[in-house]
Amino acid sequence: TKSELAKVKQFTDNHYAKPNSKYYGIAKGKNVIVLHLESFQQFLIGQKINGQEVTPFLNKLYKSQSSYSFKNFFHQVGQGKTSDAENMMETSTYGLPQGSLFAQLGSDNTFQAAPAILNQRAGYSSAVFHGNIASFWNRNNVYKNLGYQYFFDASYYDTTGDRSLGYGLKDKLLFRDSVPYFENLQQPFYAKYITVTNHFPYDLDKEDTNFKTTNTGDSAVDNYFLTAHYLDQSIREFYSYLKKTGMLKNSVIVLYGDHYGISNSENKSLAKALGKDPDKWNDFDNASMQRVPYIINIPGQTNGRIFDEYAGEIDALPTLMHLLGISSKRYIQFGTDVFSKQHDQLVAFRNKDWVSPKYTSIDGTVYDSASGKEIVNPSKAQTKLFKANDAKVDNELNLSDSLNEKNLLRFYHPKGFKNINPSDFNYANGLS
Ligand code: GP9
Ligand code: MN
Repeated sequence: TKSELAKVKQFTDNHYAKPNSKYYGIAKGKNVIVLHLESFQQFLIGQKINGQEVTPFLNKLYKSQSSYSFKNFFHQVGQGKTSDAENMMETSTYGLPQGSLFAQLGSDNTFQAAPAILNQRAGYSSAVFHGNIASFWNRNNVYKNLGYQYFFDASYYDTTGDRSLGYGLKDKLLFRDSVPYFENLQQPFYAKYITVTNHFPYDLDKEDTNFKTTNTGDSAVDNYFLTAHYLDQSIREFYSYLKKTGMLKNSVIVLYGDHYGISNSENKSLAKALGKDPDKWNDFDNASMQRVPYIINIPGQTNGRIFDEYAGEIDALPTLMHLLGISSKRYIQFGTDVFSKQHDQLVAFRNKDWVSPKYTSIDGTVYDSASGKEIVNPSKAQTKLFKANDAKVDNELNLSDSLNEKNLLRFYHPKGFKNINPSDFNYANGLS
């Protein structure tokens, strides 16, 4: 197993992308607020329905000069859905080929994750706010191993009656009712909000929306715009709270969509709603829909813009660390800083398909990423490149799986890293 660890380390060392001095440390010492946008896909950004923007606040934030936004950022989750996204974003290792890493390995594995690293390197406190019960996706155990000091789950809020829906407390109420806990976090903090209302089947009470949505007859599609609109409003409300309290200017806010909301089988109904031809919809279009927003908002900055670089959830941790002025070099991380000149733009999907700026490979068929046209007669050089990409993606995922399935991080001791002792943390709400 030690030699297996060495193989992994050799890969991540070679793959390491050194920070870009233009961005390194620009958010140093700031609070970090991560806003996990449930089931939120990139196509919602800028999208109008019946002449109305679905997500007016996020649209503005996306284009703001204080935001570093990505239009080719892909979710890479497998069956672990939300939990896979969380795992990638905070450990820069992949989820598992089957099932959820949080559920299967999260109770016992050694992690070297964002909350622990930021605490040990820069004195950050840490907390998660979530309107569902703590045991969902095994979070009550996993978060301790990630190093989270606090987990304010459903038990901390009044979730009775119409205050909650399928997956828990409505987002607007989560942002409001978490304030007493949030405002007491010791600064600098690393705080994550996991929203739930924009989750299949996208139910929403009448009183929570006046948005006029589509009429495709596919209720998932029609309702998706309603709950996405609601999520947008909840983010706007939270932002105005942050602004009012002065917290905004001391923080960096990372917003990302965790995975698809509309599944491949529903994409044809979606195509109709977006004015596209459902009969021409193919695998390439499905892959394109794996784009999710990734917005790094640093209030006070003025050189933000929309980046074309291809990237994925695996890249978020080294990116964040470098913005905070913390080197990622000594850690085992599969992603690369999106701002680095050496950033790796080959994005692996969990099923070993891949996308890159030039080519997209889905189920063995390669497409031109710009035009979506299938490459029917690849040149020798193209064939060689496609094979190299296949091999790289295969190798990377296998190494991540070996790391996680064999719990290899327990043998790895990066300089200064103190192993987490989960029994140091107690998430129980004294009131319940
Ligand atoms: C529930 C939530 C949903 O707590 O995070 O998870 P998902 O079903 O999207 O994986
Ligand atoms: Mn999810």
